[in-house]
Amino acid sequence: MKKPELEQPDLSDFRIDLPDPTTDEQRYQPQAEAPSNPDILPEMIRAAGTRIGVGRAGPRVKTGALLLFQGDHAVTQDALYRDIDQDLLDEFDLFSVQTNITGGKEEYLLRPDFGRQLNDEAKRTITEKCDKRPNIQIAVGDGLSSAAVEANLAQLLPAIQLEAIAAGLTVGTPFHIKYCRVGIMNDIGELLQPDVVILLIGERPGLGRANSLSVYMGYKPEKGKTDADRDVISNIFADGGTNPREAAKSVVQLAVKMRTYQASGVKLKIATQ
Ligand code: B12
Repeated sequence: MKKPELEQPDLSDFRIDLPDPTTDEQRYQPQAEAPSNPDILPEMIRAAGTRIGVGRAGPRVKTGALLLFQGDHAVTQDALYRDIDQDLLDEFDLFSVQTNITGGKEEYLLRPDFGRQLNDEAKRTITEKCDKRPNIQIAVGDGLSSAAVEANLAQLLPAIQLEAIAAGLTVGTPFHIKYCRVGIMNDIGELLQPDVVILLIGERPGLGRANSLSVYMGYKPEKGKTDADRDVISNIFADGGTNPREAAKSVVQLAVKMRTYQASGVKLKIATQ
């Protein structure tokens, strides 16, 4: 029997025209069909910060939800893979040194151990340029989000410096570390022997949120010290996170406490109980 000839559809006018899924209006718009509680769903979506009420097309996600996911993921990748804007570092007179990473961000992601060691040139430069034995030593690391540093440095760094001076602390020469991990604090402590090391570093970005910065701190960090010897003030960003100016106050109060009790991390908690 002869097969019936299928008529080819004319696709010249065919297009998928979806609104930009990254706008707030679309992002928080419930996409689930017939939710059991439609009145509170929009509020839940706004409050949760997770992907709920996105609906489905058969067993799959809807195209809008998929595009939003891809867009948010691109924000994360950008924040992670690019370097901190040089103009910003220049504005705050931050000279740059590097860890033992030689193979770019790919190696940085695969070898956190190298990101915790200053390379030889960095050790020489820091020794040459920085004041020794200050009360506090500030360093700025790209970490997992250069965008977080760019979003918060201009507010946070001067505020910490001013608060520290107001508290009667001496402040060392700040600098920038490329391919930086938290454990770098030990090398800084050994080289400059400050009382407290304060490391401003980009946090691992969430989907669509790349501007969150952390401040990790430790009392007299040195070889062998671990995260148990450190404290962190996290989620620093304007409009919804820990406000950078408030964070600066907390950072300096904590530094004062560390010096008073000559301890940080778990030891400080026990000492102040
Ligand atoms: C990734 C992560 C972890 C990973 C770290 C592994 C790794 N190699 O990355 C794991 C799952 C092991 C972890 C464990 C813990 N974490 Co955690 N972690 C995070 C997260 C999601 C991102 C951190 C980041 O981006 N760091 C920056 C990069 C560049 O640092 P890194 O050198 O690559 O990795 C180091 C840091 O991440 C550090 N670290 C991770 N968590 C913590 C917590 C503390 C108190 C300290 C001092 C250090 C530390 O450990 C890594 C190795 O040195 C943050 C969330 C956030 N908003 O920041 C929470 C966060 C920092 N963690 C938190 C907590 C409470 C913990 C735990 C104490 C949980 C527990 N009760 O066991 C433990 C402590 C572990 C430790 N290191 O001593 C809290 C800290 C809250 C606070 N202000 O004190 C945060 C902010 C999460 C939250 N609740 O909002 N964590």
